[in-house]
Amino acid sequence: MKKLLLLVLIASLTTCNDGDVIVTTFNFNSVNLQSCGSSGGYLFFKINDGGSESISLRLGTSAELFMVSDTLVSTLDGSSNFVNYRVFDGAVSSDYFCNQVPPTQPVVTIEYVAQSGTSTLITTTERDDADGLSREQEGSGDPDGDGLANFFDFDDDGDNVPTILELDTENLDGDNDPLTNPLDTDGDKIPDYLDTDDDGDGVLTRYEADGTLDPTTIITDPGEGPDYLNSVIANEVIIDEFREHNYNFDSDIDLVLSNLILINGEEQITRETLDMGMIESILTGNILVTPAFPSN
Ligand SMILES: [Ca+2]
Ligand SMILES: [Ca+2]
Ligand SMILES: [Ca+2]
Ligand SMILES: [Ca+2]
Repeated sequence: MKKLLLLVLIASLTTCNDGDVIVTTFNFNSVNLQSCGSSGGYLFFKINDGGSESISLRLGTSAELFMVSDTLVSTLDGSSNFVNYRVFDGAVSSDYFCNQVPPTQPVVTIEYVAQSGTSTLITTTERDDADGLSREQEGSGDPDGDGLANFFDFDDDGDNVPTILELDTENLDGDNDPLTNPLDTDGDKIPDYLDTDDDGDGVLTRYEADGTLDPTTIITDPGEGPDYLNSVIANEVIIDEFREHNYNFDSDIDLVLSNLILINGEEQITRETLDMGMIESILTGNILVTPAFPSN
């Protein structure tokens, strides 16, 4: 009933343009949410199927959005954060919203501005370290205490040898599963990718690197490989630092407007909840980080 009343109200809002009558519909259910902008001014908008109506949200936040899972609730204050519902005298494209200098055509013929309301932006970020193990195989433990959960930690045991080099890299069992036959150089039942002393010589792998952050490059006996895999060589140079890590991220968003009151002179459109929809992979990228070494 509420919806019907609204439609009647909207249908009664007509305006003349070159003799044509424009009727607003306020129907954005079937169109995709779009976005542009950056820190200081993000814009989210929908253009209806006919292309002559839009609803847009500007968020003036100075935060860098879409990098981590988060829920950002913003009050529509009419200045920093505001919503506009517009009717144009012709089809409008995303350029209208995203260009530095908006096109002069089409012209806005009707405009409603949100007097009050709230926007809720939910960011869901997936992280992946591409270390050869799936998220399910790795879990979210943090055995090396570097603040990066295993599924996005490319060096799970923090020995400065990347996990991808400590798995069953030769696939001798032929099953392409690095966990069924993981490398366990010293045979202590702890697979190398979780073993901080891979050769069991009593010197941590991280310390068998001659003070560098790459144990794979320190080789005393080429016939036996790197010192950290050669139990006969046990040169210790203490280095309690982690190498630089990197992981990929991929963020989706969901946007909902609530308690929305749009005003145009005497006219008013209210919506308790207006689901603006979602955008998949609104931002993807690679994060470089050098984790702090745990103090104890
Ligand atoms: Ca970790
Ligand atoms: Ca990992
Ligand atoms: Ca190891
Ligand atoms: Ca060694």
